[in-house]
Amino acid sequence: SLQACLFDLDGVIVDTAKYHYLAWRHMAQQLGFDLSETQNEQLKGISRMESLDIILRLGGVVLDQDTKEQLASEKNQHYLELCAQITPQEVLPGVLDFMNEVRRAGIKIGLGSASKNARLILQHLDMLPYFDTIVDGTLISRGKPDPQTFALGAADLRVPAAACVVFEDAVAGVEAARAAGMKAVGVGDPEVLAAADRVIPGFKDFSLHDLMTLFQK
Ligand code: B16
Ligand code: MG
Repeated sequence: SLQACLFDLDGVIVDTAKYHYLAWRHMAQQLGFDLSETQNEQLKGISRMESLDIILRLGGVVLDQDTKEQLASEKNQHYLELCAQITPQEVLPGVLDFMNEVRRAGIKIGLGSASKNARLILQHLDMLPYFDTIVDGTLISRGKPDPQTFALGAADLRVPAAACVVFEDAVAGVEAARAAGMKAVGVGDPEVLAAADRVIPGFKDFSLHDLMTLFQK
């Protein structure tokens, strides 16, 4: 039975995915090409340096390591500027109600994010106290779709993978959850997240009972 819910951050708890996109798109445009929303889907859940490599490949641009590190750091600066205004009001609809219900049921809550800025964002949202464990981009060596992020979260909670449900908005994140042996609930577009066990549009009016119903045969 269910013992832990593991949440992705960007795109699940808060819509920082739009800020990542703005910052990467700005960088691409300065390099002379555009980054479409469809192309951006490939970047969701993917680490900063890997995202940069994908973007440069899309634009057909080759750069040396120093320049790449410079660009990645500028993108992060820009991203953090966009995030500076984030307040608790930006927690996506229904997320807190759902988490409170999960806690009351004695089910653990973990974060599994590729972002090195995850703790900072949670702080802006006043959400640090909700989490029994936080796995972020500073703790992992292999990013999503590798299962490490979620496996580490479950291990820290001392919960078996089969008793975990992961909530993810990214293709790579759904893949990571499945590879970890966990159930994956996609949050977003069912066509994009076809590999998830179930897909929900968001947490608005979504209850623990709804989650249980999703997984009843
Ligand atoms: P940072 P998540 C991921 O967070 C984002 O989806 C992805 O777009 C971003 O590149 C990655 O974090 C790294 O973020 O540059 O802040 O370290 O969706 O796994 O919570
Ligand atoms: Mg995400």
